[in-house]
Amino acid sequence: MAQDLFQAPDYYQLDELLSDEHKLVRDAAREWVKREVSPIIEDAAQKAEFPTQIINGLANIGAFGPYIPEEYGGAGLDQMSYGLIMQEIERGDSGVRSTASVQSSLVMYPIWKFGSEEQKQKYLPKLASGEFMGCFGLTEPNHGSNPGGMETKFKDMGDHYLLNGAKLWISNSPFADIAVVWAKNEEGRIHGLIVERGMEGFSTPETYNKWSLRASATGELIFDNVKIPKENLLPNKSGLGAPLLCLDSARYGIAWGAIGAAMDCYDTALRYSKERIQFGKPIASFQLQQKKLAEMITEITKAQFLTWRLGALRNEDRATSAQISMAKRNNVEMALNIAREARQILGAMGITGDYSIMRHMMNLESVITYEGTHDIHLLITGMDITGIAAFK
Ligand code: TGC
Ligand code: FAD
Repeated sequence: MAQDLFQAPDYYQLDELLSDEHKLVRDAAREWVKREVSPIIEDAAQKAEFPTQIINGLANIGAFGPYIPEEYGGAGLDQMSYGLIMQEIERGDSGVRSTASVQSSLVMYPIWKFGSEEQKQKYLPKLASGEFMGCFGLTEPNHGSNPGGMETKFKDMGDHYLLNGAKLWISNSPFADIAVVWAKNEEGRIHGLIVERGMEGFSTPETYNKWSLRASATGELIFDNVKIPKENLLPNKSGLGAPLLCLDSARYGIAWGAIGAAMDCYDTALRYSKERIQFGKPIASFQLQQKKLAEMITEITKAQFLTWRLGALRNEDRATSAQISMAKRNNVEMALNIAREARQILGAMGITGDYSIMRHMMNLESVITYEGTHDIHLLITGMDITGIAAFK
């Protein structure tokens, strides 16, 4: 990839609404992405490999459990800082942000919120430092948008549980040390279980041939009569609401992350348009290109404010799930549209790995599908404003 010359757009002086701590956290993440992610990410994506060498760096910038209390190894930061870290990481690559989202919101969060004290002590510090990597198993081959229909189940065998079933499309599964897995008990009630690599009957085959999120490892989780110790069940919440609460946290981070991807595409296209000469002039001087760029910065600015407000509400524990859905949906679509327009501004150069735009565009095709599809988030808004669920 060409040298990373990223300059973050801040058209409405949003920085003035951030505290000194927010800016410190954000700038540290931004510098780290420039130094450690940008130089290697195109190669990792081309090779379809997750770059494991960045795990320590992610831990050092507080990307694993930013809002988990320090007593459990987390960074003890607020929700705004969490969002800003996700924004900066996804500015580099959505796949790297995926790894951080899963570790923080889908593995550490449920252990912190629904786990026993012993589980928190055992797993959270190691997850925060990156010594343990985790994954989250909700989606199944026959149940994506409707996880409530899941077929993975466990049986009480007296001194242990017996787990059977399969999960598909699981980020980080090929290298994860532990998996937080959602499964039904004999009464059909959903519970979270911590499954550890090495347990007999547990395997994690990788999913290949992705054209999207190539720098993130995706795979399956297969449970064939896996014996789960009873102390590995998350005791403090059950029902579909438990995994959906984890998704609220991850979707919130994605709303911020998508802004990062959009900012990178806009900044790259703006710079290119001023340098590229056609018909004796920089292409930035043509009205059609200015329209694209002006609309991009307008949409980024609107998303920044929507998301900043969501962060403020989340800091006060007042953000609703539907508000989070709206921001995830809006921002990912906004970023995908900007990636497509930015790609056109670069002409043929836009399809190469010399620039980040095409990689962002391809990544965002996953982001618009995972953590609830674009359609599902629209239906969540529809349900919120009408009181009628149109899912079923
Ligand atoms: P429904 O009957 O509406 O709700 C069941 C229970 O859950 C509660 N609830 C929520 N709680 C917290 N947060 C939310 N967002 C919640 N939404 C619903 C609800 O109150 C109820 O509680 P209770 O106590 O009454 O039982 O459930 P439903 O089956 O009708 O489904 C609703 C629907 C479609 C919105 C939900 O299933 C959904 O969101 N589907 C999308 C599935 C999804 O997002 N999967 C993501 C998998 S993980 C992933 O993609 C990781 S990507 C990796 C990365 O992040 O990088
Ligand atoms: P489906 O649910 O089959 O949907 C197919 C289409 O039908 C979509 O367009 C959808 O919007 C539409 N549709 C479905 N229901 C309705 C309805 N009621 N009304 C209108 N339209 C509807 N899952 C995990 O559990 N953990 C992970 O770590 C994880 N990581 C992922 C990583 C990647 C790269 C990808 C691509 C996915 C990942 N997922 C993960 C799975 C992801 O959450 C699901 O793909 C997503 O929830 C959609 O499920 P599905 O793919 O089965 O699509």
